[in-house]
Amino acid sequence: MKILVINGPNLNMLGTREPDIYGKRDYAALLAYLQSSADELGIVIECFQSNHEGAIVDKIQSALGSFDGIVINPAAYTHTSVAILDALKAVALPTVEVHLSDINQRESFRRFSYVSLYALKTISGHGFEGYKEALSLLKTSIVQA
Ligand code: CA2
Repeated sequence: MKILVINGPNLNMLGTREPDIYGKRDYAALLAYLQSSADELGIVIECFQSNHEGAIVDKIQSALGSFDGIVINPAAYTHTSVAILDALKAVALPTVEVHLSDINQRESFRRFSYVSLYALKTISGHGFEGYKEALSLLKTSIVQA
């Protein structure tokens, strides 16, 4: 089973500011956490991060035929991107949305997520652990399908 993990804009800056919201660990630590979670679950992952909406759309499109599912933290594009929502709908792969912080307990503009209109589930506010939960959920739903 092969899962594409996508992280959106500014997540490469993790650990440099707002530790109260996003934690102290950096993006390299997130990649290491993802790899050890995937190993534990017996899943192959590829991780992709971009600050560009079109690059994320291109990556989602390229997943068709190469991946069994997608874990995505669209970051700020969560709240703005119909293009990312449409790309996910177009490839129609099982997808779980993840947010490090609890987007429902922050500014009102973060409460709406376009991606949630397609995702099987949105996991929000569980920090790094949310990504492992997402991988596990995808594994279960793909095996059952
Ligand atoms: O909680 C999340 O994972 C978010 O997707 C993170 C986004 C934010 O726009 C969403 O509303 C919620 C922001 C990512 C920026 O992350 C940084 C963390 C530390 C330092 C710089 C950027």
